[in-house]
Amino acid sequence: MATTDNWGRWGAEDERGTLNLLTPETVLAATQVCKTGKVYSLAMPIQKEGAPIFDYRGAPQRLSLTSCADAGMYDDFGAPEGLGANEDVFVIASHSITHMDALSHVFAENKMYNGYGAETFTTAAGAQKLDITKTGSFAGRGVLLDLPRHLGVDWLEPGMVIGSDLLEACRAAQGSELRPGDILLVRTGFLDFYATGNAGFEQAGLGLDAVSFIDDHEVVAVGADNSAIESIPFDNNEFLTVHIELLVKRGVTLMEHLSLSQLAADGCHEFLFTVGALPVTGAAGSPINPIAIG
Ligand code: UVW
Repeated sequence: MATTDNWGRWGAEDERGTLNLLTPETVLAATQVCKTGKVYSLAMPIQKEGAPIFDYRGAPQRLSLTSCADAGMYDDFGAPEGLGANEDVFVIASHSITHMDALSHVFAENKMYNGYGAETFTTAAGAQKLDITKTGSFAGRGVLLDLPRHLGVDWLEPGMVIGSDLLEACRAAQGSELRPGDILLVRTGFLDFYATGNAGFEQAGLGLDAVSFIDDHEVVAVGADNSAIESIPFDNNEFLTVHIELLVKRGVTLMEHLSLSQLAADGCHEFLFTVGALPVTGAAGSPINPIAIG
């Protein structure tokens, strides 16, 4: 595997990758793009039904920890009859619903971003390097490329491999400027297709050719409404091939299962984007609730 310039670019100890390009100045500049002040949550609902998942990840679960059924539970606190508290326990795979990949999510040739060894992620402790707390929270200027709208369809054909030409044509047609340090969100329409109940295994997504678009525009993070950013089946039938290029070689943070339909419906292609991972020590990813402000 050929490494890229980004290994070592921010030092041998770096664990944040391209997020290093986001500075207080770029965040302040991003706040200037807001025009309507409308706040969009880009997260899917977290529930047992209706979420596209790979079987091994299982469905998210909300379990009741306490409720009014637990009569007497608060007696020790002196709680009178009719007073109590409802609480939950969440059981959720880090990479099931709307989520962010830590840079430790994928390894190739036994190496993760910046040359950290795959063995630094252990079963007992998780990520010793590049965990999701290193990705943490970030904000910047977000740009949505609405590919179904550009092509005049409801969603892209399942399995379609998106290349740089299509991204560039969509960008130009929208009149969207991409600036160095931007966060790129790509809408394929997959979640709308999924909602019809007809989606199968195949999904439209980025192919290897799209990586040059991300390089050329110096994009720091990529989000999409599909399950893996990249197409399924993977481009050239190579497992996680775009993850290897973006996450492993370049340290570009990835976010999947973003709910982009409302932004698209409003024609909101430029916005302030903010997101924070759950600060789970050792985690390879996290559920997220990304926010766009138009
Ligand atoms: C895969 O690993 C296939 O996808 P994600 O990065 O969304 O977890």
